[in-house]
Amino acid sequence: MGLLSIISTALILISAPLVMGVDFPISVGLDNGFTFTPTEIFPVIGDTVTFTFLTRNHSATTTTFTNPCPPPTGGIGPNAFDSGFIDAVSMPGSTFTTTILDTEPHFVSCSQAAGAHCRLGMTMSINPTADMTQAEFFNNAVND
Ligand SMILES: [Cu+2]
Repeated sequence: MGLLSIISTALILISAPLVMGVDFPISVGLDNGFTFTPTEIFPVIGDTVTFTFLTRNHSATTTTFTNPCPPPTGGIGPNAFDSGFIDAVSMPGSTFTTTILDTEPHFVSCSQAAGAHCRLGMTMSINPTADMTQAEFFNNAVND
């Protein structure tokens, strides 16, 4: 390949429109509940997840499947995330967005009240599997 065609190929690649991922919206605390809605999503790499905090003061924090409550500060594992505490009482509708960087399951709960919200079942799963389901994650949380 000649230099000119390499350059023109590079220019075409640079000028191509960015392929944007899909955003998966999650409501946090809908109707004053200790909930994420929906409770499971199946994004692919490059997609985003936007948590919108509607009520109370919650976090969206990655945690372990087996002992979820409370989630560790900063989240856990590769590509962990943690919104930190977001006060929807004073700032209803505040959002936290994270980008999906892998195909692994990620289990999300709220770190508020030393895990009390988590133990109320405030959970959701990103790419849960047949072996690691949202239903089982929920059960692990309420029994933790
Ligand atoms: Cu909470």
